[in-house]
Amino acid sequence: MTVQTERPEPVPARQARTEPWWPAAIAGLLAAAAALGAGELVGAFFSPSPGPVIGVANRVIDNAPSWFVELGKSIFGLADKPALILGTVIISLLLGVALGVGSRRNRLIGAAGIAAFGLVGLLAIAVDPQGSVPAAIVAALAAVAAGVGVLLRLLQLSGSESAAAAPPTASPVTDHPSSPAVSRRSFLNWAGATGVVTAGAVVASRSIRSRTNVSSARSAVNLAPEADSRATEILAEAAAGELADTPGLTPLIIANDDFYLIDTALVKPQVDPGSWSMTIKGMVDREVTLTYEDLLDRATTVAPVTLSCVSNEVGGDLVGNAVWQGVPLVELLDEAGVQPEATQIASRSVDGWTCGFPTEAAYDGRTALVAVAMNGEPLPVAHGFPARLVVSGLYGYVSATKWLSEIELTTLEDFDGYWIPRGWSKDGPVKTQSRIDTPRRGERVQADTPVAIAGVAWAPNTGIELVEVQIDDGEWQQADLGDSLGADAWRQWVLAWTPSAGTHTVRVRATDRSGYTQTPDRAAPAPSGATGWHEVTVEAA
Ligand SMILES: Nc1nc2c(c(=O)[nH]1)N[C@H]1C(S)=C(S)[C@@H](COP(=O)(O)O)O[C@H]1N2
Ligand SMILES: [Mo]
Repeated sequence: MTVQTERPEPVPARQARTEPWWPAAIAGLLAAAAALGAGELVGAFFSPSPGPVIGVANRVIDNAPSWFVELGKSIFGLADKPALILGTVIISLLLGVALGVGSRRNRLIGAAGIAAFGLVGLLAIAVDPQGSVPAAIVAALAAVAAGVGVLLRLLQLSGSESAAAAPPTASPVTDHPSSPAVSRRSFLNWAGATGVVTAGAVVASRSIRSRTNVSSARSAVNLAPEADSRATEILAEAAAGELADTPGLTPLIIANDDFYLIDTALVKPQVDPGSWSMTIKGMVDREVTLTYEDLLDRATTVAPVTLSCVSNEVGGDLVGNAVWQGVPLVELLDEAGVQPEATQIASRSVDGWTCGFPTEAAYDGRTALVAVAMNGEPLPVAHGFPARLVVSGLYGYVSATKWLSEIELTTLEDFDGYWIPRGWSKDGPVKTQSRIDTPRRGERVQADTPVAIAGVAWAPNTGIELVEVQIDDGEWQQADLGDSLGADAWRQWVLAWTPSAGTHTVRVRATDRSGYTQTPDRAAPAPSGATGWHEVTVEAA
């Protein structure tokens, strides 16, 4: 029986059904790749509307259950976003493989599958907060056309002659136009060309998107001059402050490039300040819309505020102190006229992220700004250019909307921000915390030689009263506090120590101006922020 299959006779059309699956799999893989490439290329012309890959990945971020997000973070850590993008691409390619294999018997399976694929991309882009319907339609059509075209062509070439199954070394004599070897060669040529063109399309789409980069618009911004000089003064004072030269101690003000970054954005929104505006709406007497120019003129308040993330572990670095320049939130709220029933201030970003906090927080006298500048510069793109919220004493996830697009007055019952249904607490007051920056965990220090134990402590909106350090099981000792930039900003602290030889445990606790001393009870960040004392073990020799 095997003799029959080895005989090089013309293969009847029927026998296409027994062709090996793998040329069809390659055809499907490349068809999916071509579809993505074409969709990305065409979609790029509609930037900042996302292409199909980011569009679909954004829908995952919007809709994935929190266990999925946590799983992603625990596997991929800080690379969870690249992993999501890569995962989206890989799953698309695998679906392509399945479609290719399924198309051996019936081409309609492949064509319909790719059309369905296109529809998913279309919907994902169309519902994206930064997406547009025309972008969605055009990108999806391009993707489907490229995908179906590549699939049919490659299947045809791999098709009834079982091209790729031909013997690897065909003799020159049999190498005529209708021979399997020629067919296999054109299959490989087409496959290679598809791969190259697709890669080119992806590269081109990236370069087209980079044209919508807003860095030049950002560097042309003029901040309100007096406030800007005030910010510059504060920065200079901080840089020359008492503890500025303590080795290993976090600076009093964190430079923009070093400031921690947390957000759900797969691609940081590039917002053109010329066409941007923000609206205050909902339970207000009159809707207020502000352009970037409006905000710049009115952004005359300068305030050092420590921003922190609810996910920050005890001793972690998802916290930072910066000088913010902006418009007091209450000023804008009063212009809109907040109705008495409006118990929540919700806000939304251009990319659809949301959060909310009690209206009271804006009116209790704390620092709450619509900020346009950070450390004397227009907000960096990654930190929310052109405008963001900064509310002292509230974690970022309930208050600090970057790439702000609207503020909506509502009730606490009627709206939950992005992280609330994902299991985080509705209220997000920042917990009083302190951290040891130096010596570092496991560091070796010289015995019988003075060394500085130093770090930062924060209780934004309340202020730090006292920082104490305990070495091994000794008495709590009062640390010296560095310069104060006000109650909203963290304090640096230092304690001189001459260690004896051996292993030592150093721990810190802060007391804020409400009289509260940090609890030693360890709590995880979820759902409302970590608690416990930071401690490090050091070796003196
Ligand atoms: N648009 C948008 N704003 C956002 C977020 C986000 O995911 N999207 N994350 C918030 C969270 S959880 C934190 S802790 C702060 C972090 O601000 P930073 O990246 O400037 O440090 O931004 C807040 N603002
Ligand atoms: Mo956060």
